[in-house]
Amino acid sequence: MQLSDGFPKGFKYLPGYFSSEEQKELIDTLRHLIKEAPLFTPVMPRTAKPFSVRMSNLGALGWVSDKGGYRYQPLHPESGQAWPDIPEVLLRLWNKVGDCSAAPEACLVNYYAETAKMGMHQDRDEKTFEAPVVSVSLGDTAMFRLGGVKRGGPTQSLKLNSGDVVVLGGESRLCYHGIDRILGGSSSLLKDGGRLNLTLRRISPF
Ligand code: MD3
Ligand code: FE
Repeated sequence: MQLSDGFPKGFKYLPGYFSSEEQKELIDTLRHLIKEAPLFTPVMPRTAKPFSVRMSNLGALGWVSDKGGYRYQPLHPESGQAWPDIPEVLLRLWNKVGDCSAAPEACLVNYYAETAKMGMHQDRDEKTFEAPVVSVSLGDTAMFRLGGVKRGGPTQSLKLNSGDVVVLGGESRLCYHGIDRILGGSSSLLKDGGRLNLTLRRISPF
């Protein structure tokens, strides 16, 4: 079944939140931060199958996946260095749209080449679900799929364009979701194409 409207409670879609000028500044900032904390290729627990999405993190904690499992950790898995700080512009975004009294502890940076995708999953590795996840899309448009809190129920699709912000709070926080595909060539923001997605997260209860 395909729903065309009606989002879960706590789901906020803010299309075009960042202007193209702001997007360029954000990409400039991220380019420097990704030099400090290079993108790595996570692998699935047990099978070690590589993700098609490459990742890095900002903040006190970063999400990683390797043969041992999924977890948040304070150090980059390859360099052994602490993750860079979350830039002010993203802390400001969280304060404006997150409706949360506690600061974010992690910003997962996902890079999708044109052929990358992310299967349907829930975000459940955090120790609190009280805080929302705040997502920023930059670069090529993604076909995003949002389901319900149970696997296999009805889903709806939404295009996430460069500059869009999505807030996943309340009942939407534990909804299944994934990225079906990237629309290659839809944006010229990233020199080599593809898409960056940033997700601001709170890990610890507050
Ligand atoms: C809905 N990222 O990093 S962002 C992820 O575009 C992830 O890279 C996707 O799923 C991406 O875990 C989707 C939008 C998003 C993020 C978290 C959610 C949607 C969500 C948590 C619950 C429900
Ligand atoms: Fe997710």
